[in-house]
Amino acid sequence: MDTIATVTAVQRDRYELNIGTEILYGKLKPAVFYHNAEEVLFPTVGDRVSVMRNADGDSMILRVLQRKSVFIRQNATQGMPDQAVAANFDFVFITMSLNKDFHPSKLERYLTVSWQSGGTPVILLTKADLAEDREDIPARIEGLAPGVETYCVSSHTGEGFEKLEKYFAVGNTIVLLGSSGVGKSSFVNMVLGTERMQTGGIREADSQGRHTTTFKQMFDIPEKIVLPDGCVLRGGGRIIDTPGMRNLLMGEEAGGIGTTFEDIEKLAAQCKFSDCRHESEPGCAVKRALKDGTLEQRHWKMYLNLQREEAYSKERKQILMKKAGKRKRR
Ligand SMILES: Nc1nc2c(ncn2[C@@H]2O[C@H](COP(=O)(O)OP(=O)(O)OP(=O)(O)O)[C@@H](O)[C@H]2O)c(=O)[nH]1
Ligand SMILES: [Mg+2]
Ligand SMILES: [Zn+2]
Repeated sequence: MDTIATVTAVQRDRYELNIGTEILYGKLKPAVFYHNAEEVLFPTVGDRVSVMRNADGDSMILRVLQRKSVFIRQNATQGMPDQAVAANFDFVFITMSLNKDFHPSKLERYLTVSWQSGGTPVILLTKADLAEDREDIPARIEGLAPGVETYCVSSHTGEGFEKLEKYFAVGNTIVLLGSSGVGKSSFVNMVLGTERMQTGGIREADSQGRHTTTFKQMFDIPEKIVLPDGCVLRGGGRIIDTPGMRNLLMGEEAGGIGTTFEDIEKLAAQCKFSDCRHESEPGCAVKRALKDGTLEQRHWKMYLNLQREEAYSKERKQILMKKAGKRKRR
């Protein structure tokens, strides 16, 4: 008989599985997951899977249950199926450090993939204790991500954590996303109240992170979160730490770009021609706004970039599907 488990960690080809009462280890059933390029079916952290228990060894993962949200990353090996990064989360904490240069385009990219993932984005600005005269960043975010909740925290002092209590509640799963070195694992450690994740330094020369976290892992948040100042928050939910990563793929889900770039879509609706390509057509509201400065060049370029990526992503998926179909028929 099979059992339903939640994947809490993936280390190479071995999966840590929580069945509520105990932790099991599982492996994939050979061949079953390999022919499904139309959907990324390799299980990942957060996935619910059905497993066949094996009394004297690793259990067998039979299948992945329907996901309510997922992040997908392009496989570094060409021709191999893309990889699911995390699944079934409710909130995506887009993590950026207040003491490094703030990159609006990076934020726009994260916002778009977050809206597409099926989770709700929340912006987490870390290292508040190091930030001097960076007060303008929250204001700039307000303009870039209207309606997205933004918080400043310090995982060294505990500052700002009390405002996040509602996200830590039972039934919620948070996934942290952001570049290496921004403080994702430090945040997780503060929430868990122990140094469960190793944290690393930043290379001084280029202020790049060191990729301290190398695999993703899900943790149960304790029922009581005790902050350094003695303040106690209610927890009970779950949190997923991930390695800092690039090449997150644009999803299929429509609406991600439209939500992040609502201002541009509204402008485009005012163009004289409904099929305006915003190139040289007369009566183009986008061109007008770019000219008079009400639409920022950088913001517009990012919109075009992400649209191109989305189209590419769809095309790529179709190619992979065709390939998988051929393999299956052999
Ligand atoms: N001053 C200060 N330093 C912090 C804070 N949060 C993290 N750091 C430091 O920033 C460095 C990187 O933190 P990590 O938590 O390892 O960063 P990460 O995002 O998990 O990085 P990867 O695992 O490489 O993706 C460490 O030296 C931390 O001590 C903070 O709130 N304040
Ligand atoms: Mg880390
Ligand atoms: Zn136009």
